[in-house]
Amino acid sequence: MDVRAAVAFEAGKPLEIETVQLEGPKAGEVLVEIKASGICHTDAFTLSGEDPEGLFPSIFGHEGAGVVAECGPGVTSLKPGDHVIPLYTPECRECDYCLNPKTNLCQAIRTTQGQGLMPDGTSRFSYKGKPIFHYMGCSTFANYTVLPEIALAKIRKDAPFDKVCYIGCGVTTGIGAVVNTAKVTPGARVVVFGLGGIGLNVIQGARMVGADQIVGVDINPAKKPLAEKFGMTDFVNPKEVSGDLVAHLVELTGGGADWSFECIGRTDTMRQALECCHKGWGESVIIGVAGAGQEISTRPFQLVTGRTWKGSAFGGARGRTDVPKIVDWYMDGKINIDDLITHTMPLEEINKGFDLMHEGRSIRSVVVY
Ligand code: NAD
Ligand code: AHE
Ligand code: ZN
Repeated sequence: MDVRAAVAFEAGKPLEIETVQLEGPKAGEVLVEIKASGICHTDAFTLSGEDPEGLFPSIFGHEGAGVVAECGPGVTSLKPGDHVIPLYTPECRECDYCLNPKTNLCQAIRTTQGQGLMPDGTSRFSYKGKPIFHYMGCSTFANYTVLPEIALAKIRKDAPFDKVCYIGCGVTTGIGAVVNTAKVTPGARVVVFGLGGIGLNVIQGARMVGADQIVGVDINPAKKPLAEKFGMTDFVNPKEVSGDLVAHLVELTGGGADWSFECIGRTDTMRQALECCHKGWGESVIIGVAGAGQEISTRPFQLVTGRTWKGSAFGGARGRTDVPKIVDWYMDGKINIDDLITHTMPLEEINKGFDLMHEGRSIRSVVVY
């Protein structure tokens, strides 16, 4: 079938809106009509050419919501008309990873997903007779896409697509990092580096679990009012700190953070996030994604003296199980998504969404089909 898609033909170039061809679902696969898709910093990261797994030409987008249009042979858990959120971290419930309670990183289809292909090693998308790669197993910058059944969370039908699409990445990543990965406890002192689409969800997660102090660190002061609305108690702009930023944060938190979260994707701020943690027990969670060839470093003494460095992917969430629950939280008014969706636009204007992100003028832009 013909579908409308924003195609990334080349790294560093704007996306191009084209009619591309999409093959129907094969065994175990599902055709989904995408109704809305958020634009995450990771889409921009891969488009920049910095992602070692970046492939071109490709259809990006991994923060979508839509309706099942058709099921391939053998699909049992979904039917046409079901509302779904695509999962870049699937949940097969059978692999060694799914059976281990310590991780959410289902590996059932990870190899082909990283190659931009469906699990049978081929692409469903093509343009002028040549294959186009899938992206993160989702490719939600197209009005129809095909996904494996294990990479779809079934959600309630009364949830608005243009809001809950954000649960497909940003909301779950930020809140999940607090609740599942760090397991932040009431009364904690938390430092959040980066007050964008992820960091603000870390803040709302920290407030939800009862953190006492939530320090936000960002070089863009325009992020302050919204962060305060979401629960930030103190704002630090590194450009306005005269001395050492780490020493400033340690003093502000009365000895260091119980937990810190890096939501930017820079190795220098990852180091600062670790080193502002409290001696003896502070834990730092890396969420930000850094480019090819970049490495983190610190003095081993930082770890010897009781700080812990860890990371979080998709907020440690198991998508088919946890995503429908997070949709319920939103519908029950327990979490705020509406205020974080600062812009919506048709697919034709998707590049404007990327520009707004780079200019620091949006939190989340959502493409509505
Ligand atoms: P964003 O662009 O919305 O936000 C980034 C924020 O960092 C901005 O507010 C910006 O002003 C701030 N910033 C930039 N440089 C800074 C600096 N030197 N010091 C302090 N603040 C600085 O991006 P986002 O969508 O929130 O994504 C954040 C990061 O998380 C990206 O690297 C993205 O790829 C990654 N991410 C990871 C996961 C995961 O599962 N681990 C999921 C989603 C996104
Ligand atoms: N492909 C990159 C890494 C990109 C990355 O870290 N992706 C995160 C999700 S970011 C969502 O916005 C993730 O979940 N990674 C786990 C995984 O298995 O991909 C690289 O460096 O190769
Ligand atoms: Zn994302």
